Amino acid sequence: MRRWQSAGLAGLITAASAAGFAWADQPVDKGYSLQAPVTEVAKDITFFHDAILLPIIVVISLFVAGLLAYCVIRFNKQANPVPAKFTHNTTIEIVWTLIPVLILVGISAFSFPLLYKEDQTPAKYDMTLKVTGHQWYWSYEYADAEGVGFDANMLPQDEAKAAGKPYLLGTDNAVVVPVGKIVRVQVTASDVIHSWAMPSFGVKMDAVPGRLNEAWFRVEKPGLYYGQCSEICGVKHAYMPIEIKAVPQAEFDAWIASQKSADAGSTNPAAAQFAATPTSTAASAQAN
Ligand SMILES: [Cu+2]
Repeated sequence: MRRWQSAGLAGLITAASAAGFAWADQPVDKGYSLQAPVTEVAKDITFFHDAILLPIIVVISLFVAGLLAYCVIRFNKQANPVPAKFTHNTTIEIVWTLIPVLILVGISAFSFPLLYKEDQTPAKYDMTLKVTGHQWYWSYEYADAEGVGFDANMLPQDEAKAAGKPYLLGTDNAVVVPVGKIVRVQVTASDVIHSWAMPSFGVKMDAVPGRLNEAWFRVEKPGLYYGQCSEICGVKHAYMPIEIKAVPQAEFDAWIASQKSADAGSTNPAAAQFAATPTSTAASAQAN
């Protein structure tokens, strides 16, 4: 465990010195819209929200508010002292049933394809990242690189400041992924339900104990991305952020190699947690 933490600190210093990162996305003060999308799915989600849902919601809200204002002005006691006594109007009842149905069908023409796109990992994915939620941190395993894995804990305020990372979002070990590659994410939890959410990627997947959920992403832009646990999981729910560093493939390969050599001969804590007797690397590798 110690080894992992110190390896993380070293990485953190490297990250801080290489702070000239072209791109980073995270929540901002007074922000009210979606974070900038960096995957195709997130772009589709943003389009769906901004170009489809928002205009429909605005038109409906204006229409209902106008109708309400009209009724208040036209049919108040002074303007309309003798109210009409009728109760039903077949035409208007058909209209106010049919129009909402048509609106929902129109929305579904966009939402269903998007839902399937999010759900279906492309058959040819490039790597698998296994994510496990714990109270209150995340652990990661690189399924294609034996023994590579780590815990990611939130940085305390002073360490986050020193590392130039946003407090409450920065972690000691960033998850490194290659840009332009399809990453299959397997999500589970060891204790209670968590949710692994990365707004810029358009990914939010529940982490359920005893269940392996799947999500995927392909990051189009190198950078640092931040997310948070998005399922209330206990008292420190707000303190288990997710930090992802998307880098070119060559840099990713070098990072994997450095992780392997740093870990040579020691037990990988993330992999070991599923092993019955986590006494050696071999035992944990076998259990996986
Ligand atoms: Cu959680």
